[in-house]
Amino acid sequence: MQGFLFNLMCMVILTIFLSPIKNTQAANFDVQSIVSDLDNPWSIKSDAFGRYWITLMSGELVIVEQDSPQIVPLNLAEMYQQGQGGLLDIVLVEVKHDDVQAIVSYAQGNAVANRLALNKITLNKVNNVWQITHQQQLFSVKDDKQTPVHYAGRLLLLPDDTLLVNSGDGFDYREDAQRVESQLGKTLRMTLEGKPVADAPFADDPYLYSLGHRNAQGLAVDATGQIWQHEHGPAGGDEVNLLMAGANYGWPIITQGKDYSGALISPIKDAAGMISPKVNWTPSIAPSSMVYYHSDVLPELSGSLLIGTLKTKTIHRIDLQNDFRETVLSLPIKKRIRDITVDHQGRVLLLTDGENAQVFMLTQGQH
Ligand SMILES: [Ca+2]
Repeated sequence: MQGFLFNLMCMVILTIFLSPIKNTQAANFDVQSIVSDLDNPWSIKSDAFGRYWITLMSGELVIVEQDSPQIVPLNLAEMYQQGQGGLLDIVLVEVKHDDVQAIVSYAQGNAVANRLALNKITLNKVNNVWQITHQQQLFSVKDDKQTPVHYAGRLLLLPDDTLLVNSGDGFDYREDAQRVESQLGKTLRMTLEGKPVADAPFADDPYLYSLGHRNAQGLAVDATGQIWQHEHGPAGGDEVNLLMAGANYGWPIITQGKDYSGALISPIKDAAGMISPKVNWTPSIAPSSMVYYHSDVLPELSGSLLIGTLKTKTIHRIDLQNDFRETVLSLPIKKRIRDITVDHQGRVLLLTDGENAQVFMLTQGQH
Protein backbone atom coordinates (compact mmCIF):
# COMPACT_ATOMS: atom_id res chain seq x y z
CA MET A 1 0.00 0.00 0.00
CA GLN A 2 2.80 2.39 0.95
CA GLY A 3 4.48 1.59 -2.37
CA PHE A 4 1.27 2.39 -4.20
CA LEU A 5 0.94 5.73 -2.38
CA PHE A 6 4.59 6.53 -3.11
CA ASN A 7 4.05 5.75 -6.81
CA LEU A 8 0.89 7.86 -6.84
CA MET A 9 2.75 10.76 -5.24
CA CYS A 10 5.54 10.47 -7.80
CA MET A 11 2.95 10.48 -10.60
CA VAL A 12 1.29 13.60 -9.19
CA ILE A 13 4.64 15.39 -8.85
CA LEU A 14 5.68 14.31 -12.35
CA THR A 15 2.35 15.45 -13.77
CA ILE A 16 2.81 18.86 -12.17
CA PHE A 17 6.29 19.22 -13.64
CA LEU A 18 5.34 17.83 -17.06
CA SER A 19 2.27 20.08 -17.46
CA PRO A 20 2.75 22.59 -20.23
CA ILE A 21 3.92 25.79 -18.58
CA LYS A 22 2.28 28.92 -19.88
CA ASN A 23 5.27 31.10 -20.44
CA THR A 24 3.70 34.35 -19.33
CA GLN A 25 5.82 37.41 -18.71
CA ALA A 26 4.90 40.99 -17.94
CA ALA A 27 6.38 43.94 -19.78
CA ASN A 28 5.98 47.57 -18.77
CA PHE A 29 4.55 50.05 -21.22
CA ASP A 30 3.19 53.56 -20.96
CA VAL A 31 0.24 55.20 -22.67
CA GLN A 32 -0.60 58.68 -23.88
CA SER A 33 -4.22 59.82 -24.38
CA ILE A 34 -4.77 61.23 -27.88
CA VAL A 35 -8.60 61.25 -28.28
CA SER A 36 -11.25 61.39 -25.55
CA ASP A 37 -15.04 61.66 -24.99
CA LEU A 38 -16.01 58.86 -27.37
CA ASP A 39 -19.44 57.34 -26.68
CA ASN A 40 -19.41 53.54 -27.00
CA PRO A 41 -16.93 53.19 -29.86
CA TRP A 42 -16.23 49.81 -31.49
CA SER A 43 -13.46 50.18 -34.03
CA ILE A 44 -10.54 52.42 -34.98
CA LYS A 45 -8.48 52.62 -38.16
CA SER A 46 -5.69 55.02 -39.05
CA ASP A 47 -4.79 56.22 -42.55
CA ALA A 48 -1.65 57.45 -44.34
CA PHE A 49 -2.68 61.09 -43.75
CA GLY A 50 -2.52 60.58 -39.97
CA ARG A 51 -6.31 60.59 -39.58
CA TYR A 52 -8.30 58.26 -37.32
CA TRP A 53 -11.61 56.68 -38.34
CA ILE A 54 -13.60 55.59 -35.30
CA THR A 55 -17.02 53.93 -35.34
CA LEU A 56 -19.57 54.55 -32.58
CA MET A 57 -22.18 51.84 -31.94
CA SER A 58 -24.85 54.56 -32.28
CA GLY A 59 -24.19 54.58 -36.04
CA GLU A 60 -21.84 57.55 -36.30
CA LEU A 61 -18.32 57.80 -37.63
CA VAL A 62 -15.81 60.03 -35.84
CA ILE A 63 -13.06 61.31 -38.14
CA VAL A 64 -10.15 62.81 -36.22
CA GLU A 65 -7.97 65.06 -38.35
CA GLN A 66 -5.23 67.27 -36.87
CA ASP A 67 -6.63 66.65 -33.37
CA SER A 68 -10.04 67.92 -34.42
CA PRO A 69 -12.89 65.38 -34.46
CA GLN A 70 -15.80 65.53 -36.88
CA ILE A 71 -18.88 63.34 -36.34
CA VAL A 72 -20.54 61.96 -39.48
CA PRO A 73 -23.86 60.07 -39.06
CA LEU A 74 -23.95 57.10 -41.43
CA ASN A 75 -27.77 56.85 -41.40
CA LEU A 76 -27.62 53.08 -41.87
CA ALA A 77 -31.05 51.89 -42.97
CA GLU A 78 -32.55 49.43 -40.48
CA MET A 79 -29.56 49.53 -38.12
CA TYR A 80 -30.44 47.64 -34.92
CA GLN A 81 -28.81 49.13 -31.83
CA GLN A 82 -29.51 46.74 -28.99
CA GLY A 83 -27.29 44.60 -26.77
CA GLN A 84 -24.07 43.97 -28.71
CA GLY A 85 -25.68 45.34 -31.89
CA GLY A 86 -25.15 48.67 -33.64
CA LEU A 87 -22.41 50.00 -35.91
CA LEU A 88 -19.39 47.71 -35.51
CA ASP A 89 -16.24 47.54 -37.64
CA ILE A 90 -14.75 49.68 -40.41
CA VAL A 91 -12.09 48.95 -43.03
CA LEU A 92 -10.66 51.61 -45.35
CA VAL A 93 -10.73 50.33 -48.93
CA GLU A 94 -9.38 53.34 -50.80
CA VAL A 95 -7.96 56.46 -49.18
CA LYS A 96 -7.25 59.73 -50.96
CA HIS A 97 -6.88 63.12 -49.33
CA ASP A 98 -10.50 64.21 -49.88
CA ASP A 99 -12.09 60.96 -51.01
CA VAL A 100 -12.39 57.76 -48.99
CA GLN A 101 -14.13 54.46 -49.60
CA ALA A 102 -14.83 52.29 -46.58
CA ILE A 103 -16.78 49.15 -45.68
CA VAL A 104 -18.63 48.99 -42.36
CA SER A 105 -20.31 46.12 -40.52
CA TYR A 106 -23.42 46.60 -38.39
CA ALA A 107 -26.42 44.84 -36.87
CA GLN A 108 -29.52 45.20 -39.02
CA GLY A 109 -33.17 44.38 -38.41
CA ASN A 110 -35.25 44.21 -35.24
CA ALA A 111 -35.82 42.14 -32.11
CA VAL A 112 -37.40 39.20 -33.95
CA ALA A 113 -35.28 39.20 -37.12
CA ASN A 114 -31.78 40.67 -37.09
CA ARG A 115 -28.47 39.91 -38.75
CA LEU A 116 -24.96 41.20 -39.49
CA ALA A 117 -24.86 43.44 -42.60
CA LEU A 118 -22.16 45.30 -44.55
CA ASN A 119 -22.34 48.65 -46.35
CA LYS A 120 -19.85 50.31 -48.63
CA ILE A 121 -19.69 54.06 -48.10
CA THR A 122 -17.99 56.84 -50.05
CA LEU A 123 -17.02 59.96 -48.13
CA ASN A 124 -15.86 63.24 -49.66
CA LYS A 125 -14.36 66.26 -47.96
CA VAL A 126 -15.80 69.50 -49.28
CA ASN A 127 -14.81 72.84 -47.69
CA ASN A 128 -13.12 70.87 -44.90
CA VAL A 129 -16.32 69.00 -44.04
CA TRP A 130 -16.68 65.26 -44.57
CA GLN A 131 -19.94 64.06 -46.04
CA ILE A 132 -21.30 60.81 -47.39
CA THR A 133 -21.77 60.94 -51.14
CA HIS A 134 -22.67 57.31 -51.79
CA GLN A 135 -23.77 54.34 -49.75
CA GLN A 136 -24.85 50.84 -50.71
CA GLN A 137 -25.50 47.58 -48.89
CA LEU A 138 -22.95 44.96 -49.95
CA PHE A 139 -24.08 41.92 -48.05
CA SER A 140 -26.17 40.62 -45.17
CA VAL A 141 -25.97 37.28 -43.36
CA LYS A 142 -28.81 35.22 -44.80
CA ASP A 143 -29.95 33.73 -41.46
CA ASP A 144 -32.13 35.94 -39.27
CA LYS A 145 -31.86 35.56 -35.52
CA GLN A 146 -33.77 36.81 -32.48
CA THR A 147 -30.89 37.61 -30.12
CA PRO A 148 -29.12 41.01 -29.91
CA VAL A 149 -25.74 39.34 -29.24
CA HIS A 150 -22.84 37.44 -30.85
CA TYR A 151 -22.68 39.26 -34.17
CA ALA A 152 -18.87 38.88 -34.23
CA GLY A 153 -18.59 41.57 -36.98
CA ARG A 154 -14.83 41.93 -37.39
CA LEU A 155 -13.62 42.65 -40.97
CA LEU A 156 -10.21 42.11 -42.58
CA LEU A 157 -8.99 43.21 -46.02
CA LEU A 158 -6.76 40.48 -47.44
CA PRO A 159 -3.73 41.18 -49.67
CA ASP A 160 -5.65 39.70 -52.66
CA ASP A 161 -8.34 42.41 -52.30
CA THR A 162 -10.97 40.14 -50.84
CA LEU A 163 -12.75 40.72 -47.55
CA LEU A 164 -12.98 38.35 -44.57
CA VAL A 165 -15.94 38.74 -42.22
CA ASN A 166 -16.47 37.12 -38.83
CA SER A 167 -20.10 36.06 -38.47
CA GLY A 168 -21.11 35.12 -34.90
CA ASP A 169 -23.22 32.20 -33.71
CA GLY A 170 -26.01 34.43 -32.31
CA PHE A 171 -25.57 32.69 -28.90
CA ASP A 172 -28.82 30.69 -29.10
CA TYR A 173 -27.89 29.19 -32.47
CA ARG A 174 -24.57 27.58 -31.68
CA GLU A 175 -25.37 24.29 -33.42
CA ASP A 176 -25.63 26.30 -36.66
CA ALA A 177 -21.87 26.95 -36.47
CA GLN A 178 -21.39 23.37 -37.77
CA ARG A 179 -24.04 23.57 -40.53
CA VAL A 180 -22.96 24.64 -44.03
CA GLU A 181 -26.60 25.63 -44.67
CA SER A 182 -26.22 28.50 -42.17
CA GLN A 183 -23.94 31.56 -42.27
CA LEU A 184 -23.94 31.84 -38.45
CA GLY A 185 -20.73 30.90 -36.62
CA LYS A 186 -18.56 31.19 -39.74
CA THR A 187 -15.77 33.13 -41.33
CA LEU A 188 -17.12 34.50 -44.62
CA ARG A 189 -15.10 35.67 -47.61
CA MET A 190 -16.24 37.90 -50.45
CA THR A 191 -15.08 40.44 -53.01
CA LEU A 192 -15.07 44.13 -52.14
CA GLU A 193 -18.38 44.28 -54.02
CA GLY A 194 -19.90 41.73 -51.64
CA LYS A 195 -19.91 38.93 -54.22
CA PRO A 196 -18.71 35.34 -53.71
CA VAL A 197 -15.09 34.59 -54.64
CA ALA A 198 -14.17 32.19 -57.44
CA ASP A 199 -12.09 29.73 -55.39
CA ALA A 200 -14.55 29.21 -52.51
CA PRO A 201 -13.78 26.09 -50.39
CA PHE A 202 -17.41 25.00 -49.72
CA ALA A 203 -19.62 24.05 -52.67
CA ASP A 204 -22.79 24.50 -50.57
CA ASP A 205 -22.25 28.21 -50.00
CA PRO A 206 -19.50 30.17 -51.80
CA TYR A 207 -19.43 32.78 -49.01
CA LEU A 208 -18.17 30.27 -46.41
CA TYR A 209 -14.43 30.30 -45.65
CA SER A 210 -14.30 28.35 -42.35
CA LEU A 211 -16.77 26.74 -39.93
CA GLY A 212 -17.25 26.13 -36.23
CA HIS A 213 -16.77 29.59 -34.73
CA ARG A 214 -18.50 31.18 -31.74
CA ASN A 215 -18.06 34.98 -31.47
CA ALA A 216 -14.89 36.03 -33.26
CA GLN A 217 -13.71 39.63 -32.96
CA GLY A 218 -10.09 39.37 -34.04
CA LEU A 219 -8.67 38.98 -37.54
CA ALA A 220 -5.13 39.74 -38.69
CA VAL A 221 -2.78 38.77 -41.50
CA ASP A 222 0.93 38.39 -40.74
CA ALA A 223 4.02 39.17 -42.86
CA THR A 224 3.97 35.68 -44.41
CA GLY A 225 0.29 35.94 -45.39
CA GLN A 226 -1.02 33.62 -42.66
CA ILE A 227 -4.44 34.62 -41.34
CA TRP A 228 -4.98 34.69 -37.57
CA GLN A 229 -8.34 34.80 -35.85
CA HIS A 230 -9.42 34.91 -32.23
CA GLU A 231 -12.79 34.21 -30.70
CA HIS A 232 -14.55 34.49 -27.36
CA GLY A 233 -15.20 31.16 -25.67
CA PRO A 234 -17.99 30.87 -23.09
CA ALA A 235 -16.59 30.51 -19.53
CA GLY A 236 -13.04 29.77 -20.68
CA GLY A 237 -12.05 28.47 -24.08
CA ASP A 238 -11.01 31.80 -25.65
CA GLU A 239 -8.95 30.87 -28.71
CA VAL A 240 -6.38 32.05 -31.24
CA ASN A 241 -6.66 30.06 -34.45
CA LEU A 242 -4.56 29.86 -37.61
CA LEU A 243 -7.30 30.29 -40.19
CA MET A 244 -7.35 28.03 -43.25
CA ALA A 245 -9.87 27.88 -46.09
CA GLY A 246 -12.35 25.04 -45.71
CA ALA A 247 -11.36 24.15 -42.13
CA ASN A 248 -13.64 23.41 -39.18
CA TYR A 249 -12.67 25.04 -35.86
CA GLY A 250 -14.92 22.86 -33.77
CA TRP A 251 -17.47 25.06 -31.96
CA PRO A 252 -19.57 23.76 -30.22
CA ILE A 253 -18.34 20.16 -30.67
CA ILE A 254 -14.83 20.76 -29.35
CA THR A 255 -14.11 23.51 -26.84
CA GLN A 256 -12.14 23.94 -23.64
CA GLY A 257 -14.76 26.36 -22.34
CA LYS A 258 -17.83 25.72 -20.18
CA ASP A 259 -21.33 27.14 -20.27
CA TYR A 260 -21.84 30.17 -18.01
CA SER A 261 -23.84 27.82 -15.74
CA GLY A 262 -20.64 25.80 -15.26
CA ALA A 263 -21.99 22.87 -17.29
CA LEU A 264 -19.67 21.21 -19.78
CA ILE A 265 -20.58 22.13 -23.36
CA SER A 266 -18.64 19.22 -24.72
CA PRO A 267 -16.45 16.55 -23.13
CA ILE A 268 -14.33 16.53 -26.30
CA LYS A 269 -11.26 18.73 -26.64
CA ASP A 270 -9.93 17.23 -29.89
CA ALA A 271 -11.69 15.60 -32.81
CA ALA A 272 -10.62 14.31 -36.21
CA GLY A 273 -11.31 16.87 -38.93
CA MET A 274 -11.50 19.74 -36.45
CA ILE A 275 -8.69 22.21 -35.85
CA SER A 276 -7.59 22.89 -32.28
CA PRO A 277 -6.57 26.43 -31.28
CA LYS A 278 -2.93 27.54 -31.27
CA VAL A 279 -3.57 29.41 -28.03
CA ASN A 280 -6.35 28.75 -25.50
CA TRP A 281 -7.27 30.85 -22.48
CA THR A 282 -9.17 29.22 -19.62
CA PRO A 283 -10.26 31.26 -17.69
CA SER A 284 -11.30 33.77 -20.33
CA ILE A 285 -9.46 37.00 -21.15
CA ALA A 286 -12.31 38.18 -23.49
CA PRO A 287 -10.28 39.03 -26.60
CA SER A 288 -11.89 41.95 -28.49
CA SER A 289 -9.37 42.86 -31.17
CA MET A 290 -6.04 41.96 -32.73
CA VAL A 291 -3.28 43.33 -34.95
CA TYR A 292 -0.15 41.78 -36.35
CA TYR A 293 2.65 44.09 -35.21
CA HIS A 294 5.81 44.44 -37.27
CA SER A 295 7.62 47.71 -36.64
CA ASP A 296 10.72 49.22 -35.04
CA VAL A 297 8.71 51.74 -33.01
CA LEU A 298 8.25 49.19 -30.21
CA PRO A 299 10.92 46.67 -31.23
CA GLU A 300 10.32 44.19 -28.41
CA LEU A 301 6.75 43.68 -29.67
CA SER A 302 7.70 43.19 -33.33
CA GLY A 303 6.78 39.94 -35.05
CA SER A 304 3.79 39.24 -32.85
CA LEU A 305 0.03 39.35 -32.50
CA LEU A 306 -1.19 42.06 -30.13
CA ILE A 307 -4.57 41.23 -28.63
CA GLY A 308 -6.75 43.74 -26.77
CA THR A 309 -9.06 42.35 -24.10
CA LEU A 310 -12.23 43.33 -22.27
CA LYS A 311 -11.66 41.18 -19.19
CA THR A 312 -7.96 41.41 -18.32
CA LYS A 313 -8.09 45.04 -19.58
CA THR A 314 -4.68 45.00 -21.19
CA ILE A 315 -2.74 43.76 -24.23
CA HIS A 316 -1.64 40.14 -24.60
CA ARG A 317 1.28 39.67 -26.97
CA ILE A 318 1.63 36.32 -28.74
CA ASP A 319 5.12 35.90 -30.21
CA LEU A 320 4.75 34.17 -33.58
CA GLN A 321 8.53 33.68 -33.85
CA ASN A 322 8.85 32.03 -30.47
CA ASP A 323 6.33 29.18 -30.19
CA PHE A 324 3.35 31.41 -29.29
CA ARG A 325 5.05 32.66 -26.12
CA GLU A 326 2.70 35.02 -24.32
CA THR A 327 3.56 38.34 -22.73
CA VAL A 328 0.94 40.32 -20.83
CA LEU A 329 1.61 44.04 -21.06
CA SER A 330 1.59 45.98 -17.83
CA LEU A 331 -0.15 49.31 -18.55
CA PRO A 332 -0.74 52.35 -16.30
CA ILE A 333 -4.45 52.22 -17.26
CA LYS A 334 -6.90 49.43 -16.41
CA LYS A 335 -9.67 49.79 -18.99
CA ARG A 336 -11.62 47.43 -21.21
CA ILE A 337 -9.90 47.50 -24.60
CA ARG A 338 -12.39 47.53 -27.49
CA ASP A 339 -10.00 47.77 -30.44
CA ILE A 340 -6.33 47.98 -31.34
CA THR A 341 -4.69 49.25 -34.51
CA VAL A 342 -1.31 50.35 -35.86
CA ASP A 343 -0.93 53.77 -37.48
CA HIS A 344 1.08 54.65 -40.60
CA GLN A 345 4.17 55.33 -38.48
CA GLY A 346 4.03 51.95 -36.75
CA ARG A 347 2.59 53.24 -33.48
CA VAL A 348 0.07 51.11 -31.57
CA LEU A 349 -3.28 52.73 -30.78
CA LEU A 350 -5.72 51.38 -28.20
CA LEU A 351 -9.43 52.21 -28.21
CA THR A 352 -11.17 51.76 -24.85
CA ASP A 353 -14.76 50.60 -24.36
CA GLY A 354 -18.00 52.17 -23.12
CA GLU A 355 -18.96 55.76 -22.36
CA ASN A 356 -16.25 58.45 -22.25
CA ALA A 357 -13.94 56.10 -24.12
CA GLN A 358 -10.49 57.19 -25.24
CA VAL A 359 -7.77 56.44 -27.75
CA PHE A 360 -4.35 55.84 -26.20
CA MET A 361 -1.00 55.56 -27.90
CA LEU A 362 1.23 52.84 -26.53
CA THR A 363 4.74 54.00 -25.64
CA GLN A 364 7.82 52.38 -24.22
CA GLY A 365 7.71 52.20 -20.41
CA GLN A 366 10.43 52.46 -17.80
CA HIS A 367 11.86 49.05 -17.01
CA1 LIG B 1 -12.36 26.20 -31.68
